Amino acid sequence: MTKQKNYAEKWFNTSCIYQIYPKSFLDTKGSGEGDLRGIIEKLDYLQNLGVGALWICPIFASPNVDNGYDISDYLKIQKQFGNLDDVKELIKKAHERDIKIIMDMVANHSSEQHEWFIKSCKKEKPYDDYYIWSKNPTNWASFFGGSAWSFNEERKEYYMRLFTKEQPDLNWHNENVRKEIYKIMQYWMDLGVDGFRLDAISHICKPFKPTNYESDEKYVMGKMHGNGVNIHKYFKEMHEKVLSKYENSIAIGEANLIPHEEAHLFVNPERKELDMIFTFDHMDCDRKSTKERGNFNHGVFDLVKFKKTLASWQENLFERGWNALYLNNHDQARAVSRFTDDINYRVEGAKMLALVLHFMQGTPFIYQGEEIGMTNTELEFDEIDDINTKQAYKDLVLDRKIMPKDEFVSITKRYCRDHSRTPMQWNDSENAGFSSSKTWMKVNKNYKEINVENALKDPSSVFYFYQKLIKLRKDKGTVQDILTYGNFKAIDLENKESFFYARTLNGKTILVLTNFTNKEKEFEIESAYSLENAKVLISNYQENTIKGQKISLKPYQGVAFKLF
Ligand code: TEU
Repeated sequence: MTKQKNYAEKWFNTSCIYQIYPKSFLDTKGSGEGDLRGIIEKLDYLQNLGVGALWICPIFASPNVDNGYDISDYLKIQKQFGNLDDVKELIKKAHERDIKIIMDMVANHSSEQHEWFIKSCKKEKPYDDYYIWSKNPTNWASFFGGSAWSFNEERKEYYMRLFTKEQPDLNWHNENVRKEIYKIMQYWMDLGVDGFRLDAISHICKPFKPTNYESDEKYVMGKMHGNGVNIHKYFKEMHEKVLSKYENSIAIGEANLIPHEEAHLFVNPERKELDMIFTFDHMDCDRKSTKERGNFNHGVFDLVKFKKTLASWQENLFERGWNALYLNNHDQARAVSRFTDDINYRVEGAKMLALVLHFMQGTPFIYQGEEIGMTNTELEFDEIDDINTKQAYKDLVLDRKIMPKDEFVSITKRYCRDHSRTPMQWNDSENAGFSSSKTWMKVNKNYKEINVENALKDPSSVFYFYQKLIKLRKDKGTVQDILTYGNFKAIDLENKESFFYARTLNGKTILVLTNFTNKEKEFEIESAYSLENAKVLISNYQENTIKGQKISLKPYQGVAFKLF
């Protein structure tokens, strides 16, 4: 069989990656916060699920203004999580189970407590130019509300910070900064780590000073620094100096504001830059993003836009690069709550979303708890931990008075990042088996019903559905080839109730049909995809009623057929 491709065969073409937010995964010390030993303890569980790699959110020394996304020492492990021996043991035991380890590299910015920044404030050489300093701040906005600049009393200058004031942006145009970062990456790779998820990496290249610093329109976030000058040069350099030296390494960029049409420039293997990038547009199909409010808006889930966005990424990267597929992560409220009816059809909805995602071309990412259908939580406003939400509240409600508190609160109930950060639900014992003491964040009340122990006992659980999806991608044969190399064709794109698509390779097609409503619906499938010999590969219901080219799908039903 000829395989349509121009990309190399890599381990992640047929694997899934599981994302761990260590603070909320498993606490073995009784501190109320998760730790590295907790991950080691659950490696058998993760192996049973079938995942090929773990992406672990930052575990490095940090004052924790943004839960580890503000690193004060890239070579030290945050005490709460454990120590270097734990990391070594985790790598060894994961590798024994054929699971790779991917670290989270936060290199767009450091913590203000990093010694580089402390020295930069004193203008100490060579650190004086490690950050982005200016006497005249621009009108750029921070992603988290307010200005993107803060004043430093010691140096009597402003420094740029696209996130919080405690997260100063590093100056990637300084060669010494890049060398430091590559050295850190090498250190972890030499220790046995398999690669990196690169945080906010589309923003590392700010325009050169001073000519075009002033021209940004107020509150147009990211316009001047997303996808900036030299970005490809630096990725090529990173590849050459670090990633290319290690067989099977992986680099995944978190890259918002990169247009579909340009994505291949980042991930085409021939260009030797990154392996894949996370994009954001499909996660904004149930809320508007506006100049004034960023994405702190309510909205209605626009399924057509969602389909078109995903289809466009599939088409734009076909034979030119590889997709990173996700619907959940630590920055997003739970997809099953946002895009389906998690009260009446949680199990069906969770499985259907998984099916939609896992049959596309790319590497599927599973965020902890997604595999058991964990949902949004009941969030009290004064219990919110997320710094993004807190700062947006200050900016939008208190300072700029753009919306009343009630409206802001109702937005957080649906979208707050904390929804994904509640402790992992392992069983129905106190604190969901996550910890023996008071947990850093409240456990979701539904843990008695939704937990790993229950899922493992029930052959029809969300867990086993994920296990099956992962296996379909892993098992060698025609299905694997189609999932890996087949083209993607969206069907009936304008339909507001269904998401249908086909994956085809050498005339053999897999058809994915899903009903995105809470009612049973009949759909007519175009004759190019004859249902005559359709065989079910996987479905979240026992039954399908096919009559000719008509198929009746139950609420949130998802089914994948082999048409050959
Ligand atoms: O996220 C970058 C990013 O673009 C998000 O902060 C996004 O703007 C936000 O989540 C929308 O709600 C990365 C990390 O994933 C995030 O956890 C960090 O807070 C951020 O970088 C700063 O390091």
